[in-house]
Amino acid sequence: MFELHTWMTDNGYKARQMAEESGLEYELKPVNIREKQQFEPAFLKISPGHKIPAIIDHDGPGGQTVTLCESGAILKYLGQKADNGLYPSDPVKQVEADQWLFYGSAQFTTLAQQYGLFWIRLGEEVPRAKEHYEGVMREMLGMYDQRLAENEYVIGDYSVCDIAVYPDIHIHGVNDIGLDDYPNVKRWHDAIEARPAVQKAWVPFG
Ligand SMILES: N[C@@H](CCC(=O)N[C@@H](CS)C(=O)NCC(=O)O)C(=O)O
Repeated sequence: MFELHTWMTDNGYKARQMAEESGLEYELKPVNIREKQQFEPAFLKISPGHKIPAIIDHDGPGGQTVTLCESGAILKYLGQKADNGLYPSDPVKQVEADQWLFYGSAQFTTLAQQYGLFWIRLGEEVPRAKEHYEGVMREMLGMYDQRLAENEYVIGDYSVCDIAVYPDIHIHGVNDIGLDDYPNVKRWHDAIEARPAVQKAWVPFG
């Protein structure tokens, strides 16, 4: 059993989707970041940079308790632990998976969050920044669209690489930018949205 300390944000949804897809037993521990609970000393012990999501696995390697923050690292850890194909077992495929998992976590979401800051959360008009980040988002969506024209999912089969980008594409792609210009991303998004694990993972809590 592991504890998932999280909240209803893009990175939080990644970890919860992964938890649901893994089939592993877990307990949801809400960390309300609007109430600054991420700064509580107990949470900082598992996530020193005060970021959700984080996990505590009481049945880690060798039966040890381990803690882990960073959504990409959590996706990989749970994928390896569940061993159900979401993180590939073939070493060559793992190289490809790591590339797209890191791209999704480090590049795509980070820039999507900046898009969200300037378009939605800032509460101040900064037209040059809005234009810049819309261009960045469109360029990345175009890249995924090309990739998904040739692959059903990012690396062929459904994997952690899809989970790493689905929440921001769902939040900003569908709702803010629209996916009409990205038909392959739209097909991919709708298939993922329909998965029972994803439906469960987006149920509000807290
Ligand atoms: N690189 C981290 C980013 C996590 C992140 O940005 N978490 C945000 C919510 S999506 C957060 O906890 N913000 C609260 C804070 O910064 O205090 C990851 O992929 O997990």
